[in-house]
Amino acid sequence: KEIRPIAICTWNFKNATAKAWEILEAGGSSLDAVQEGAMVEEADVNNQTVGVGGRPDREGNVTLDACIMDKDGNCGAVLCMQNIASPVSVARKVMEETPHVMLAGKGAEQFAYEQGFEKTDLLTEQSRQEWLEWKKTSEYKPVINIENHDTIGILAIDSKGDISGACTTSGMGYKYAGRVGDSPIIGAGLFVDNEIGAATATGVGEEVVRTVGSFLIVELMRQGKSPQEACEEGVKRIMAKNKGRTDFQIGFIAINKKGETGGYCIQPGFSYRTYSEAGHADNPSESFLK
Ligand code: SD4
Repeated sequence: KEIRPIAICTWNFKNATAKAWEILEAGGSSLDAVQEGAMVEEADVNNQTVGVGGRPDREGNVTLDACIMDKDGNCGAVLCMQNIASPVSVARKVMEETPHVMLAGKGAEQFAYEQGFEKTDLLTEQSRQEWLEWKKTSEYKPVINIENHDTIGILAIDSKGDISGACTTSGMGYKYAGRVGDSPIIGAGLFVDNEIGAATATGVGEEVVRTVGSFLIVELMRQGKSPQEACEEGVKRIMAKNKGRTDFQIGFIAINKKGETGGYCIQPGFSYRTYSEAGHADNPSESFLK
């Protein structure tokens, strides 16, 4: 039997899946569910990897990446955008209001203002203080499972059986100015195929881009793998390119058309949240390294 509606997201983002569920349960679309779920984390100043309160780049500027994809394969993304609190909402506008898929930097910001988004200071005092502290050494070293809440990738199936996904992040803390990760790249940080399923990623984006991770996972499901098996194979591909390397984290989650879910990661500590009629659960993910 198919499980629907259902929402699933990276990490233990309880409030985000609850928001998505509220929309799904009321008969809303999976597209609205993933957008509004992602917006919960974008607005949370205590989540220092997404939206307002995100960690800045090495120059002290918070730059955001996000994308969204719908059941028809339509998609929109913003890359390295400053001063706008909800990049996933701008990504949806790119998808719906422009002939393009991606807008970057100043152009994305200008488009957001044209669409009525307000200019917002994204750097909180806490993130500013931590950045000043970081500047003393200026050592770029991604932290594994930082605070256990991180980039949000969120996938949903609505009561009609249609799948959508979204992904939003402030990227790796203290990255080079202009750096873009996997999160706004369709196929890397997120991919949706309404016939098959969807996948999304968190962690060191450079490695996800190198294997086009989310697209790979959806294609593996197309070939018959379960969401769990497909996520495991996705991580194994990355590890095959990084033999012996143990200093980075990546977590993938996936859902198929039946509403079956899976997740897998490199390091212990990753989990993903599911919300369906069966309830609201935090699912600890198995890991490649033990
Ligand atoms: C990125 N994947 O920008 C994102 C960041 C992230 O744990 O997930 N951090 O590479």
